[in-house]
Amino acid sequence: MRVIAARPYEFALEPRAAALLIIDMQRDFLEPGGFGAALGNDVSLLRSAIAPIAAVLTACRAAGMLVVHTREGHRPDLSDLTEAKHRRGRFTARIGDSGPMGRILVRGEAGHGIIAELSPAENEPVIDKPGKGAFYATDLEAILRGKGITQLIVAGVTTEVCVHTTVREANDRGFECLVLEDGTASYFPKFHEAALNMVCAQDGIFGWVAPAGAVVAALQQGES
Ligand code: TIU
Repeated sequence: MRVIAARPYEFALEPRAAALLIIDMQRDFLEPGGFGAALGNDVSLLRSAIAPIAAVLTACRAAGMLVVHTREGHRPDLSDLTEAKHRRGRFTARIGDSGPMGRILVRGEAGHGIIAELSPAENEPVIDKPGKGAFYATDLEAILRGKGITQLIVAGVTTEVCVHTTVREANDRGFECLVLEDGTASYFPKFHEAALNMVCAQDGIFGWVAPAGAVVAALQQGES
C-alpha cells in the first residue's frame, strides 16, 4: 500500500488493484484545427496537463500498474453519433466535417489520435468511446473488472466534461477515484477548479484530488 497526500485526506493506493486512466489526450482537443477549436476554445489551455500526466505515466509503468487510454470519437459513417450531439452548437465545423487534421472527431483520422507525448504502449488498452463518459457504450468496465481493478487514478481532458462524467460513472460502479489536479485541464480555468472541488468536497463525495508529484512520490516510496 502507498499513501498519497491528497484532498480531502490521504489516499491509500494499492498499485496491484489500481489503474491509471488517461482521458482523451487527443490532438482533436489539444491542437488547432480539431474539435476543441471548432467549439470556439483556446486549445493551448490544455497543454499544462501534458507534463504532469507524463510523469505519472512513467511512474505507473515502472510500478507495473495497468494504464488505460481513452479517445472520444465516432465511426466514419457516424452511425454511433447521436443526432443531438451532431446538431448541437452554432459553429461552422461539425463532427465528421473535414479539417486540417482530417475529419473532426472521427476514428482513424489524425486528429483523433493521442498526442505523441503520451503515446500508448502496445500492451495498454485504448478505449474508443462515443460519449463523454468512458463507461458509456464501451468495454472499459469489463476490462477493469477482469484485471481486479478497484482504484483509478484519473487524468486527461477536459476536467468538467469527460473527466468528470467518467469519475461520476466510476464512482457509482464502486471504483475509488483519485483525480490529478495538474494532470487534468479545461478550456475554462474556473470550471477546472470548481470541478476538482466538486470531486473532493463533502469529505470526498466522488473521490480524491492530488497533484502528480504526490502520486509519483508515493509510487517511488517502498511498500509500507
Ligand atoms: N468540450 C469539452 O470540454 N470536452 C469534450 O467535448 N470532450 C472531452 O472532455 N473529452
